[in-house]
Amino acid sequence: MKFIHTSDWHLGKLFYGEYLTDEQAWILRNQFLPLADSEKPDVILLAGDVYDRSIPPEEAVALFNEMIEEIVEKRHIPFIVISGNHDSAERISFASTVLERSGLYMCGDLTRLSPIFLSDAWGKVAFVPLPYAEPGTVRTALSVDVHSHEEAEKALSSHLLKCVPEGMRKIAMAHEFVAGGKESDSERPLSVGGTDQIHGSVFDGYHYTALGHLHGAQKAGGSDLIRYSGSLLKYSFSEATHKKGVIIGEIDGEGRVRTEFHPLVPRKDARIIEGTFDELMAKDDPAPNDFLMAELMDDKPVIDVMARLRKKYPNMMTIHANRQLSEDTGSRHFDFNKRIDPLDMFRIFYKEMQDKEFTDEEEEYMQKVWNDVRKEDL
Ligand SMILES: [Mn+2]
Repeated sequence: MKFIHTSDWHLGKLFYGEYLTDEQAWILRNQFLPLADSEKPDVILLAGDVYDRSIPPEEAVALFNEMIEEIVEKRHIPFIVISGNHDSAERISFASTVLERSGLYMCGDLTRLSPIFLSDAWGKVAFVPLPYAEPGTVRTALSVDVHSHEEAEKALSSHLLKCVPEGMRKIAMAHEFVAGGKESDSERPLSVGGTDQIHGSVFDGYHYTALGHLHGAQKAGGSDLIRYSGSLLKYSFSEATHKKGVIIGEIDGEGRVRTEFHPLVPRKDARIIEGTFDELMAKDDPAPNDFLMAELMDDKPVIDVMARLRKKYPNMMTIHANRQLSEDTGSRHFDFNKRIDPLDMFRIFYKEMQDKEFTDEEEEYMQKVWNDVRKEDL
């Protein structure tokens, strides 16, 4: 049985104030669906964070609806979705008992969970959905005494495995932070205080575990068979060097799983470019429409730098200036308790910014400006 494992779509994500929905639609329509057409998987697994927030924008809901129609209705591929920490479990599992008759399995609410059985030439494979849940939620739903994420995940897994016959091939889907994993800036921590990490051994016994949560594609718990597919797009500049994509896996009759990472190439990449303002403006950039962060190397301030960079790079999202304001890294020399002549204050500011004193000509000019301003005040 062949599967595509994907996760962390974060539909409706805001990236430096811009909705990424158009880019998400582009990559899903032009990269993801064609891949489903060529690979013809028997099932698609989406391991949480369908949306970026619990109440997603309408465009994000419309895009997910389109994907459901493309996958389940047009291509007749069963689609199993679990909720992640960014999703609302309750909203994700809306109408789930009705939808599963069509091959769409929306798993969020713990009280309605059960394994999903799909068949191939060798018999059945059990897919065990473990949506993201706080330990307290698991405690209430299953009436078990669990306090950590690890205890909760174990309890949920063994609760569902009661319905899976001994010896059957089984694949888990989970949205967790498996210890040892590499984080990036676009993941929201699963818990504040306490530990949100679980040990990979929680998934012992599964033939494969399709993970979501960490946005970089990686294996987890030291096992080739516990994997993060990574997010659909780069959702922070800390992911600038990531390769995004999906995992194509195949489980044979013995339960052996073979996996392969398949990259998905976005229409606009997210990159960091480095140089002085003049260098960046002169640079022959192959894709100036990409989402960019500039590491600005100028040692002097550049006036109106964002607007000027955006003329060449319309999707310049943020600028990081490497400039140091003075040797003692930006501290000011004003003593606010002391009455300082405003002109002196400007002299200090000028020195901080330009690292030099007024010229005689500038001194004279500023004296005149200041005197004029005072005259107007009187
Ligand atoms: Mn995520």
